[in-house]
Amino acid sequence: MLSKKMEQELNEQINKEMYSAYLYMSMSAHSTNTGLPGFANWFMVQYHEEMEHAMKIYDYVNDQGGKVKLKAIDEPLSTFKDAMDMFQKTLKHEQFITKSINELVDLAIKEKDHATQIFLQWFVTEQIEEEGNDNDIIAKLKLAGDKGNGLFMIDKELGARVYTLPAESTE
Ligand code: OFO
Repeated sequence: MLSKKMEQELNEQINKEMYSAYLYMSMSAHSTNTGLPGFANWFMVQYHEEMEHAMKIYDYVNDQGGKVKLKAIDEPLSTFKDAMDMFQKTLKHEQFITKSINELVDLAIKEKDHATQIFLQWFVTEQIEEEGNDNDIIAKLKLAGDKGNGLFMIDKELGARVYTLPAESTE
């Protein structure tokens, strides 16, 4: 069973994950629009992953007998300076999400809500991977440059990312 406060904060997190999906969908559209199909693919895979995160929390709130309450999703940015700008904004956003997950864990500990603590561990681990991926791509963009041949090579690499639907998905 969830406390009212925990239910409210998990609903907020659903909204943040949906916003993440929306932001990366917008970056995917911008990438397509600026001739970067590999980046467009990478961000579209990220969009699907974020929807999966939102659905995980949605299912958890329901499983715990809580009430899911969906809120309006903010309009994401739609123009970006270049590929580096997109990934710097992505990293910054993921750092914000990591902070938000950590605050949820803090609340679960404070409330002695062991089920939610265990549930959130998956997200704690996932955020390490999310920030790591962004840092790697930023490093590559710095090394290879974010224009010309270097950008072309990175675009090709990001085009190979594939989204795998989780077995238990309800999407
Ligand atoms: Fe859901 O991890 Fe990104 O935002």
